[in-house]
Amino acid sequence: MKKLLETLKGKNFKTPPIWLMRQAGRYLPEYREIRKEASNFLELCYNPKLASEITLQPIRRFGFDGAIIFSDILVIPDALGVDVNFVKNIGPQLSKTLKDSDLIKFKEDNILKHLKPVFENIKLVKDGLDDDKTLIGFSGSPWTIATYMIEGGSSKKFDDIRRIAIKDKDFFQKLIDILVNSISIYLIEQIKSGVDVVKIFDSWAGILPESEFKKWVIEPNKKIIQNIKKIYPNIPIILFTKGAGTMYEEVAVNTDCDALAIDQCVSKKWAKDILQNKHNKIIQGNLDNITLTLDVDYALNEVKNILDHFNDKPFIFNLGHGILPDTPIDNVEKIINFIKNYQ
Ligand code: 1CP
Repeated sequence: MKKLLETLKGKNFKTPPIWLMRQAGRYLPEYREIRKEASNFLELCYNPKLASEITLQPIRRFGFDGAIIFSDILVIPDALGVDVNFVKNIGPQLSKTLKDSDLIKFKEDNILKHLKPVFENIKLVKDGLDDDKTLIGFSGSPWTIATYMIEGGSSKKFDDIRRIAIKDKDFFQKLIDILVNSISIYLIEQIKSGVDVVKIFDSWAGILPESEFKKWVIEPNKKIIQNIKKIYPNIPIILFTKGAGTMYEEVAVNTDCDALAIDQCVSKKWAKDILQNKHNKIIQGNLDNITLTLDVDYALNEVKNILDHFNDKPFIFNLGHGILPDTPIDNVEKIINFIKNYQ
């Protein structure tokens, strides 16, 4: 029985399923070892043999209930023909998408061909994964991917995209529509290739005020979810709108997602009352990732608090954001142990 998948279909377990956002990656010595084999990060994402091995590493080490395919949200602009580079110690750098003439060059028909290695990766992981483990596919959301495309990489202030989304609305809507279409095609093919669940990462949803949030977070994610559900009505979809605050209620009511991944800044009592009880949504979250890098007793206390709040309804234990590279492995083991013995 796949505990994580069953939870997403509404079953409640005495001890919840566990996986961690960004569970494959630099905090694992076995990842750092494989990382050396590829000269650049995207090469690793497009190597099904290495990517599937990396996907399985945290499952072998910790026995998590879910494996998330090893890839990145920026494979979508890469597939469209944008120049994407992951630069060591800097992060992703992209050629900027700023005008209609940039959009015309996009190769939407190329998505499936370009991302074939990801689908191969899924098939390989599926073969190597025990029957009780759930395989999670993912994509970035249109808004979050667009932030990288317009800002040309990671941003702290998001001034350019914020201005363009208001001032140059027609252009921006066209970009979002292209992304909605590309992401829908991509996620549907991931499901066809064997993932049990998909998750949409809207990591920068929280920078938008209410009216913009509805336009660029609610609407595009809702369209993607509808596109998927038309073909695969029974595949659960987790939506992570990081930083959405009380707008998580809008997400719960207006997007048709099955589960909400909540970040560490959401009040647990509010999430329980509003998201779990009022709207009957499945919650995933929301341990503060920094606590796992500190004294583990502090983290364990937080873990207990989270379980006490959420675990009497279908619930998935996770972090509020990705695991940090300096997280001690021992701390991860201790929280898993604690959760497995939770009464
Ligand atoms: O060289 C390296 O090892 C690069 C580090 C790294 C890794 C391990 C990057 C660069 N991406 C990834 C893998 C990755 N990214 C996964 C699969 C691993 C797993 O979950 O086990 C996933 C799901 C992502 C998703 C992702 N990439 C997000 C959404 C989740 C989140 O953390 O908010 C985002 C925003 C990215 C962009 C990205 N990828 C990598 C970097 C340095 C960045 C920029 C982050 C930023 O702008 O702050």
